[in-house]
Amino acid sequence: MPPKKGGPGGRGAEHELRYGIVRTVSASMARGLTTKDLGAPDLALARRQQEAYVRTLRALGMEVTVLEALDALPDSHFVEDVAVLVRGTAILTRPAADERRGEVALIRPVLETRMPVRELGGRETDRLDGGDVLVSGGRVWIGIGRRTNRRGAELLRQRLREVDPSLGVTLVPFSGCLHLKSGITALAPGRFIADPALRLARPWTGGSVHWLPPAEGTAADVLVANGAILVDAASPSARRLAEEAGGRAIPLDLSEFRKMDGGLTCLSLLY
Ligand code: CIR
Repeated sequence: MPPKKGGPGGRGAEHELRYGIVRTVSASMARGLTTKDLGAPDLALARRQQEAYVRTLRALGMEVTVLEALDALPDSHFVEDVAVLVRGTAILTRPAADERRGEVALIRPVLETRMPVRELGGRETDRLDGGDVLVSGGRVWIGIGRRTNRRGAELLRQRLREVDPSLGVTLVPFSGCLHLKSGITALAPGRFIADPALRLARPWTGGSVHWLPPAEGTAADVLVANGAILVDAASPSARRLAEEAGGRAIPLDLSEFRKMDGGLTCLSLLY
């Protein structure tokens, strides 16, 4: 079991990631939520794609724990949505989709053996999905969109201030994508990759934004880890942008997760 203490920072920060938590793809994944019309996912192929993802994280030096599948919860392998890890602390979320609420209680004991765990607080109607939280270079952007609402975002800002008052936190109203990180992630601090489908209520203030061609827009969810940038193998542009940002681009097949609105960051909690 890894030590109780987590490293500083969060995903997208420049510190070394040492641990990963992944949950085996649910046997009922085809019954999960989706906005896409790409057909039913192939469970066996999804599990192979997830195995390649885990192998990649391990090759990058992380000790990865693969939790048992929760077959009654079809989206439970998208572990990113149930907790926000920052500065060695976990903040449990309150996912917007009622179908996904049961996932939080099942990740809690896993996180409690590893780091301090905090509640989001607030009311039942205050909602937050981890996929709406982008951490990079000591800053945090919290998307307010289809899933996370304003109260949920404000509660997370309060919790983050308690964890580290020096973290800069920006609330980002947006539309056009399911989660903020479906639409924009950081290739490096101050350098972002985005889906042109993303509609921001205000111009992005964190640095330069590199827009993907529309046909490759869903590849905006890249995962930066230990000097490498994991990118969707279906997007040559994401690969090129990752290389231009100075990272070693590692393409991974994600076809089955894409059918269910999933991407690279959704599949793990890293610290
Ligand atoms: C959902 O709709 O909640 C899942 N089918 C996909 C969640 C993807 N998670 C993420 O982007 N962080």
